[in-house]
Amino acid sequence: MRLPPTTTTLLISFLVPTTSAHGRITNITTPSGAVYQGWDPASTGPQNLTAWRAANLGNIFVKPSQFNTSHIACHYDATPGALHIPTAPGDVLNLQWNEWPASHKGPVLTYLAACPGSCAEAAKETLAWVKIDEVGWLNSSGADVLPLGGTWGSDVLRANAASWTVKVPEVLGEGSYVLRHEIVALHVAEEVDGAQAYPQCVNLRVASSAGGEARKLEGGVVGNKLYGMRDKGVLVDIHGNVTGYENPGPKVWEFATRIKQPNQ
Ligand SMILES: [Cu+2]
Repeated sequence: MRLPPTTTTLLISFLVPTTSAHGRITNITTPSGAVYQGWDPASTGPQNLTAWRAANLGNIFVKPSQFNTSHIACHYDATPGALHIPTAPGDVLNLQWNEWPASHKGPVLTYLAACPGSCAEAAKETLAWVKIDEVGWLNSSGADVLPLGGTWGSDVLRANAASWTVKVPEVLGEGSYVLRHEIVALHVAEEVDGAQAYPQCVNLRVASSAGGEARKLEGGVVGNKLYGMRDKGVLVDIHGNVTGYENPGPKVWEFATRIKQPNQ
């Protein structure tokens, strides 16, 4: 946890418990009510999960100077989950985080990448990510209240008890996919290498759609090409009077089926 080098630093430091972890996905729920565990870095022993494991997930972040490495795909030293969540086009998945600090404002981004076979054998270096959802800066509501910066995707997530919903695109073709869900915290993003990416991955097995208009994911971007250190949405000062924001990464897929979050 790093705090912005502004006059508000002292005040913010009273509001943010410094011993707190940053947060991670604890479980994913499907419309049938099935619950799939996220990866818990604190637990030991073999874990047969749909979630990818990574080094110290949640307590550390991927820095912009690492955006040109494969670490940005699914967090540091990530390895694929062994299992897949059975799902279908049009399903709304609920991603439950354990917590997220109020100070860590920024966009909430979700991507999919197709696996050539089972995602359990996927190579993170070659997965091509297609953005299916993004919520960045929303408005200046609360901009004069600590922590400064107005209302962001991360605030919506917090307003929903640290949960996020994402819809499997209604036209998505049958197959195995990695879902990549990420918060980019911008509280020190005015410094070069100050933004903090918190990506997490989970495997999906998408059943065939009834409609027969199934589409392949196209135009994906490999992880180390997703973001640059000086992208507008990465090197940005959110402590002033924010009037707009350009989300990092590619445009949302034209065939994605975006849904509004509660409290958005
Ligand atoms: Cu932090």
